[in-house]
Amino acid sequence: MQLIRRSGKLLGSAVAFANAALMMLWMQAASAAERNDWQIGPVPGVTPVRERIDSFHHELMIIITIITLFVMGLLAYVMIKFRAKVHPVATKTTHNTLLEVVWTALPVLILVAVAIPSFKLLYYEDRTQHADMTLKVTGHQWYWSYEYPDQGGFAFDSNMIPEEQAVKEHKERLLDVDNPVVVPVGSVIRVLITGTDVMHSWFLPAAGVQEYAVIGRTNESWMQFTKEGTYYGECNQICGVNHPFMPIAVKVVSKADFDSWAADAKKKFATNEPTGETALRLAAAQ
Ligand SMILES: [Cu+2]
Repeated sequence: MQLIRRSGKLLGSAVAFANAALMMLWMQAASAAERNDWQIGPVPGVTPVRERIDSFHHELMIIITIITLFVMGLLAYVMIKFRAKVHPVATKTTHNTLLEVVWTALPVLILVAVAIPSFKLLYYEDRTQHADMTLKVTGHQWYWSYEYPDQGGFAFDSNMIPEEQAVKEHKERLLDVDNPVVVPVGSVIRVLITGTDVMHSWFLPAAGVQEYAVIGRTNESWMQFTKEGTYYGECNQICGVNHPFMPIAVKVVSKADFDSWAADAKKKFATNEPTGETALRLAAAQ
């Protein structure tokens, strides 16, 4: 009995230690300003959605650790207690109603406990009620195009810059683009995502957004950046031969910088025809 109590205590401290270690690894990754060599966690988050994703991840990590250590403990217990040397005649027990009910009901309860915050988070990141502006994203083989319906409806394509140019200009290889998305810090941005050919997926880890770009369908998400900077993402739905070469670059700037960029962009991209909903909206306004 004492052995069991002692091993229980040991198990408890092992759980606490494993959790603390995992948390520290995650925090270390999350506090780093950029991507680092040997980084384990994802890039740091800069939106409320990503913050909630991170804390949900921490909760799951604790639950997973406890379950894993519990199962390992049970295994170790039966392996030691019922080993052939001290237990030469195997028991013929086949059923135990109470145990069977418990090991069916308990996992169900755990799944329900995980599903509640999971669905809450899904609905939270699904859409926003009060958007300050809209960014429309369209996936193509193999680049992204963006439209700004609230800033006059200009539109532009965003292509990856060639590798040699990126190296020469000290830009991010395979991540920097000719025309990055520019958005203001602090504003609530509704993101509408669609596609023109095959399925793509607009994935921006720092914002916690990962949304399919599907032809004939408009998916929605939202972002509210808390920090200025440049954030990178990639298409993460296998979409053809150049799938790894359609990166996403988002520049988050101050409201004033955004306004002056939008004024310039409106002139620069004036010859680009807006499409889809933006075109309809502009036609209706005239
Ligand atoms: Cu793609």
